[in-house]
Amino acid sequence: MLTLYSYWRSTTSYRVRVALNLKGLSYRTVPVDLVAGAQHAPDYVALNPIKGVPTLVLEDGTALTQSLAILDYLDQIAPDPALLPDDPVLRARVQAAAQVIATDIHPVNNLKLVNRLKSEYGLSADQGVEWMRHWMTQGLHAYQALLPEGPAYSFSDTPLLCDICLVTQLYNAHRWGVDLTPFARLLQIEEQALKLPAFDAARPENQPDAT
Ligand SMILES: N[C@@H](CCC(=O)N[C@@H](CS)C(=O)NCC(=O)O)C(=O)O
Repeated sequence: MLTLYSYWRSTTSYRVRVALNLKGLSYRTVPVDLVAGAQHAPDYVALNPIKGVPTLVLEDGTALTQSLAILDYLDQIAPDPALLPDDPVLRARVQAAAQVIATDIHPVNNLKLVNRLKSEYGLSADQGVEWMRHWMTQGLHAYQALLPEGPAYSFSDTPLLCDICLVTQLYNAHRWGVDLTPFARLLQIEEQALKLPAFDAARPENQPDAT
């Protein structure tokens, strides 16, 4: 059985939960309470030296880190449904959209970064929220601008890697009160995806550690 170290509100954990569900892979969840600082516990750091979630531990004890690397692994061991298209150009476009979220939005809004801005540089709680809204708004505009007209999801009629990144990021956008009125296309994608059991079961509020 696969073991997923996860935090219910973590969007990177949410990405892996969706992919595991889409591929029909069963797993057990070990909650890592990020707010309590459990990501800094020595036993956990031995698994994930960058002190974040998710970590996926395989049956032989191998620990995989970095959500996109884990998604790539899952796509290799369980290719159906594929998270990336075969066509090289489309594949690059899907990965570019995913990276807008995974490398342009997520790192600058991560808990440890915002906490350091508060503790070392005097950012207030309100400014912290404004900071996160700013980067999410900018990134979501970029994401939406990359999309073709027509498909039900971002680039296809089934959800791909970028849709997983998008839907999980939109959870955070709702949570932090981002004005989503300019993003009708993205909200349509989210609405459809959340009707799928694989996405629904992965939602933060459906996790064992949700409070
Ligand atoms: N690039 C990593 C980021 C992992 C990460 O930092 N996850 C966040 C939760 S979404 C976390 O654990 N943060 C802990 C902290 O900021 O202290 C990935 O995609 O897995």
